[in-house]
Amino acid sequence: MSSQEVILHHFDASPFAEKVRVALGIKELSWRSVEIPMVMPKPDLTALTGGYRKTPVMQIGADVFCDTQRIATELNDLGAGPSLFPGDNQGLCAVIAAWSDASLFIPGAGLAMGTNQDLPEAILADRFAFFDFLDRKSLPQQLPSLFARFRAGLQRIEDMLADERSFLLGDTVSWADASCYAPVWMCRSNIAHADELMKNLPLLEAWEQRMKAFGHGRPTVMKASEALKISSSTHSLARPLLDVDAWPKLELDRVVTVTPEDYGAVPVRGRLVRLSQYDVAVARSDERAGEVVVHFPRAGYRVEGL
Ligand SMILES: N[C@@H](CCC(=O)N[C@@H](CS)C(=O)NCC(=O)O)C(=O)O
Repeated sequence: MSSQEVILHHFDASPFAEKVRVALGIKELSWRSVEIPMVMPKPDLTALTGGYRKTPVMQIGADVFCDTQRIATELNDLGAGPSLFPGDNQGLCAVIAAWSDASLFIPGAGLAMGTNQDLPEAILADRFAFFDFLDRKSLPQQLPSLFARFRAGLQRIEDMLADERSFLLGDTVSWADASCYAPVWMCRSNIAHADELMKNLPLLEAWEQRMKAFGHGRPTVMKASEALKISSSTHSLARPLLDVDAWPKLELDRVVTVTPEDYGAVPVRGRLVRLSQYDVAVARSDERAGEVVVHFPRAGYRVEGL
């Protein structure tokens, strides 16, 4: 067991986890798979993250990466396999991923909740509390407009492929493809009337098959207790960094909180290790996880000195 293995904390039905699983497939990586609960509490996960509960989270040794945006850049920096940002298109990929999260995942989450009669009450109750953009009472009335938003988003993917290119940025697959594929995958598996929604989108369907063919790399199961053993017996490899033009103006080692600016806004508290235009990281200590550094993307997170 190597302390530098990629460990993904996730569950099968998560579309955000699917983005990362596909990225691991593109890179043909071997990785360890820790299954986390679909609903709170998630004590083994939050021991690592300090409170962040979203899915997925990636761990490498004593470094814990929250949010698919941050996970993608870290996976890319590992250097193995093809780049997730071919042609140095990291900015473009990030913008397309953010568009997909807003225009496809948000209505898709509403449709998954609102059209799936079989979801257990425990999941419905957890998600309606978590997704503060969804109103349980009025959801049935919102369904037609959610279907319309989702279908309009799918059309954009079809349009991006209009010149019969293989992938969204051209001939080479990228993080933009993984990010847009995840809600399509969610639609097929979690949304009623998926076939109806996907009608008349031939380029999208062919692209979907190409994306599916990447698979998920080579996962092997790991228990959460093993992952905690790894974090507590290794040291973070994070290099401290404070960009001169980073906001807010804080010094390294200052105690801060980092909080998602959208839903699931649980603050994570720790000593500032990195603050740049791209990332923020805090060091924290946990009885079971040990001394860990928790990494977030800079965009979409509020950083506050205490
Ligand atoms: N911005 C986050 C969003 C992640 C997200 O919303 N994940 C959903 C699952 S697909 C989630 O956390 N659901 C609640 C949970 O798993 O507890 C990212 O890119 O990773």
